[in-house]
Amino acid sequence: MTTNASAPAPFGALPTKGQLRWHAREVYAFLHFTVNTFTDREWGYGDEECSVFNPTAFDADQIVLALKQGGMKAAILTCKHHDGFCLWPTKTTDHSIAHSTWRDGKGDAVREISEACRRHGLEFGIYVSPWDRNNPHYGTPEYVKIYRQQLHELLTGYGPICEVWHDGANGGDGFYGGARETRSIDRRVYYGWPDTWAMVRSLQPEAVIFSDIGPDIRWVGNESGYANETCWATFDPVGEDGGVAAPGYVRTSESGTGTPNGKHWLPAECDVSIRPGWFWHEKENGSVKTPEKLLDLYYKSVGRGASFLLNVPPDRRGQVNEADAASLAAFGARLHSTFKTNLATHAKLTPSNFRDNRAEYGVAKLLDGHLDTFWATDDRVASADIKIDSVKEIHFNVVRLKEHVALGQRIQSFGLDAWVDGTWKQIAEGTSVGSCRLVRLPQELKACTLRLRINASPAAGSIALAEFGLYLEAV
Ligand code: FUL
Repeated sequence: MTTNASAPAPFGALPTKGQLRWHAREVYAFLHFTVNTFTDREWGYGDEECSVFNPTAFDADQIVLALKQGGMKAAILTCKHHDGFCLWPTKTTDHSIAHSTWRDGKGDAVREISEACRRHGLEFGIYVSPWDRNNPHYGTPEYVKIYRQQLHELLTGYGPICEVWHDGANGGDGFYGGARETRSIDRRVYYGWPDTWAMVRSLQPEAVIFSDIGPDIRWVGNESGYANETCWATFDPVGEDGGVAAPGYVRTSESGTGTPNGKHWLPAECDVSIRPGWFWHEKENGSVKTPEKLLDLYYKSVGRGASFLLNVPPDRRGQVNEADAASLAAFGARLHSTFKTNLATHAKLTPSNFRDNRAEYGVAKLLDGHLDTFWATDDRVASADIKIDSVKEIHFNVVRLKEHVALGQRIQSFGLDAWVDGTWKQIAEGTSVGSCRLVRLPQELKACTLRLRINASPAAGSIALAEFGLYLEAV
């Protein structure tokens, strides 16, 4: 029998290569920075003078290095927020950095941040608000062309882009070139998203596209930084009226859990700010989330198969504020020290079943640190367990499972038992797994004998688990 003939069949919706790369990214940053930083607002009206944008000591390296300390793998910059001010010298409007006094109008914040990201090994992504409260053409077909042109400039002028972020705040009141009125658009059709996304694909095929409904990454449905306890990478979005969904027009009550065994691979991204607001406000310097809170959100986002998009807004100097940098650094250090050593590596693993009894699908693959190798069961074996025996007691308080999602998401539930006083005692349990599932135990545990129980969807026909790990989070 050849290797291929023996591999488990793919199950259900599958991730693209770009989505697999995105899953591996796990934690990355948002940078909310624009005129609002200087006007102390969250949503600029669009009538701000360009001259208000004037960071006193802009330092892209300081910003990116602070993110790197926090373990961030990428940064997504608000190149244009709802107020319409462009942080790069766009040809599409005068409402940009080129008309500010910063660097005598010669500056380009998108260039400086993207280059600093590359210097320090982070990927770079762009947020470009579809809603534009400055542009006189907003609401007409002319504006949609302008929006695409803006994306075109960003997608062609700044090297590789890892993610393109479209928010769902669409239409409302604004300056609109002096009209000062309310403009509403039909969120389902106005932007012509399929054409815009086709352009993104052709210019940056490696980028993933985020919106309420993807097409690659979905919004999790809250701005608090967590996914639901059960969270599927598959999601079949439904419009507010039960019909076709669009960005800003989706039943978000279903976004946190996704659709079990749904038709589309559309994993969730959990966005949240390190501060109460998305932009920097002096009065919030004392309300920066603690490293403990950030860790809690990491477990509730990445640990539920989603990603953690943490906003760290630069201040009026154009730097990450000291309080935010300190919290990020402590969070990054905790993550690194917790996950650097898999304490199960030296244990002996004995599975109730492994595919064709071939080492290629054996349990050693669970401990090799590679997502493309995996333990698999025979067809029609959707429930199995693995006994874990260690000569030395394993001292741990975190459990990690990763499915081999290149072949789909299959696991519906799992449990971990410890052999205590002559009997099995359940110490952890969970539902969906997907790209990553983390369980934090309420207390540290020491055990020589454990048992992992897995139940996949019977329709999936087999189990394909890539990694199993036990860790000790120093508290
Ligand atoms: C929302 C915006 O309205 C907020 O200002 C922020 O940018 C958040 C990430 O997305 O749609």
